[in-house]
Amino acid sequence: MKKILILAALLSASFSYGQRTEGLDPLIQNVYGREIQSLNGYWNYFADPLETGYYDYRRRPDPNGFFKDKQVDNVTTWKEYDFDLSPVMAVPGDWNTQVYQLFHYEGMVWMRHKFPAVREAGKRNYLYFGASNYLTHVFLNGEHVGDHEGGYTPFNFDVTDLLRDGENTLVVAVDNKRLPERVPTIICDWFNYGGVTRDVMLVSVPERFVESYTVRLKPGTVDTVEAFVRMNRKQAGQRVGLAIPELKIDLQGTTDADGIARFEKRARIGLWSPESPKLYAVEIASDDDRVEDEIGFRTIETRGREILLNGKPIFLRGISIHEEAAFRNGRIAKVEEDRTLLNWARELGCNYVRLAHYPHNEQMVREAERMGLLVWSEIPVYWTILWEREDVYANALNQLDEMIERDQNRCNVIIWSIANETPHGDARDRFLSSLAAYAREKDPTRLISMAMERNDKSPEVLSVQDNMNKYVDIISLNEYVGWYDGTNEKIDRVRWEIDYEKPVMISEFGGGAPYGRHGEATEIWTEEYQADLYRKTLRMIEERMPPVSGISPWVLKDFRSARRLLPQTQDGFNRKGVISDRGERKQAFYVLQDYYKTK
Ligand code: GCB
Repeated sequence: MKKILILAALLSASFSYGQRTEGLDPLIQNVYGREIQSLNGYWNYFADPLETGYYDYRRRPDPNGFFKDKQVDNVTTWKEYDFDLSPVMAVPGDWNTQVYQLFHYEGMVWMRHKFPAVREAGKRNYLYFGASNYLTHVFLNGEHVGDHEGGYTPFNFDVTDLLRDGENTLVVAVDNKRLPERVPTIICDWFNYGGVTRDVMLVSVPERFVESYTVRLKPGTVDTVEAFVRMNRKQAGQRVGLAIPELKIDLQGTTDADGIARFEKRARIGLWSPESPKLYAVEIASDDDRVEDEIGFRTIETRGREILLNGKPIFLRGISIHEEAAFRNGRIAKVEEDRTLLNWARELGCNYVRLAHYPHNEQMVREAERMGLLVWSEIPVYWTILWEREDVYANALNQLDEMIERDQNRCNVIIWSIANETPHGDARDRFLSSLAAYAREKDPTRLISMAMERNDKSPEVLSVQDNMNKYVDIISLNEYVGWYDGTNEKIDRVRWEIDYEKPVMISEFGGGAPYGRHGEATEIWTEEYQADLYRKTLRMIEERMPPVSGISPWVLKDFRSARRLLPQTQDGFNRKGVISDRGERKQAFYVLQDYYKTK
């Protein structure tokens, strides 16, 4: 018996090796504002479905795995992989749309990139990944640097001691298997793009540097800037400066024992809004370091059933967006692809975008901020997560933390969403209410929401009734009357009762139609049906719902999803876009655009 227990312990130890987030250093705020060397480019790769390069034949982590990038020096050296002879793919980029044979591949892929570096005395070097889906093992010059779990948030490692003067070899093993215990879990309605999907860079900072900062309006005021600057060294007495020249702010401070300096100053501040997306140049400096950013100031709060931006009620004219490039339909790899989607949202008349169902790339949020688009940002706690498991919670919490950490200075982000369409139950409530509490404590300046499901009072009295109502600031719901629930005529028959004295938003509604499919408005899958669904739903919102503070119909653009199998209609795409995957506007686009002109 004892033997069996030991064996079980050994087995679980070996299986769990490296399957957790490990070796990470605190995220560097605003990496794009630092001294960086891009490591993007064409990386050698090969797929390893049996994880031969990671585990030995007893499934023990192999200390001489493929990360050693063993060089064959004579004809007697044994090895069964060779990065030099392997093809290349672009980083950032998903492997599914770059390599035809890997279109549906879900598993481990090894990638190697060689780059030159110069070690400088007095500098620290960090390896930064904007995101990599899903589990990433990172190795530099043959040594294990760390691992990261989660496909949509950034992570970085201090590699100063491993970096070499001259050529360096970076090897990553990325694994995008779907597993029940992952976040998101096995079933979801978007494409599981694998790979190093966002920018990779080497960040060079002084030994003592500005690790992170928060610059915002002091809660409860519109005329006071408050800032917290955190140095990497947790030491008192380090000098830090904060300057916002346009506001005539130029302050000096010193850190406390936690390495944090605090600032507060009154000023005549022009507030950021969709109509006037004013950003101020901000400079933060320590004795050895200096970082610049562009930061805006606004307030966001709720009052009864209203959402107030800068103290005034606002209707959020939104659209939901997946981070998938238009026209080529792969994971977004450049800022121009972010802009295409955001410009379409503006053309619709939006002042707000729901970035579903995971944190989008940092440039997407920054571009939205410059354009005056408010943002809902979400973690992929989607559908049926394993609520009972502590490691699953820890993973979701880490993704939430990384999302907030990265975008804490983006004033356009007004909502942190902690989940989408989750099944009711005690375990879920514990899981989600703890996430909500964490988000609130980490960031008391934004609203918390989650996309809830309908829970009707009767067949014709629709409602949302969810225990989580207590923990969120906004009651958001996804509703599909006319699509998954009856046909469009039902939309005209129902009314709504929502009993919570909180703002209500419709985070999704919609229906599918391939662009160019025409027919009667009663014929499903036609543009006419989709447009009719929009017309009727918008009328229902105006006439038969309690006041709604915003909507983000599903969805801006048709997107790939392995769940969407209907030949000649879906062909692997969710067709609920108001714009097709090739950029054609469907009739529903114009219905929504007309509605937004009235709001
Ligand atoms: C939903 C989900 C979204 C799906 C959509 C659909 O409720 O939140 O991820 O893609 O419905 O098209 O079914």
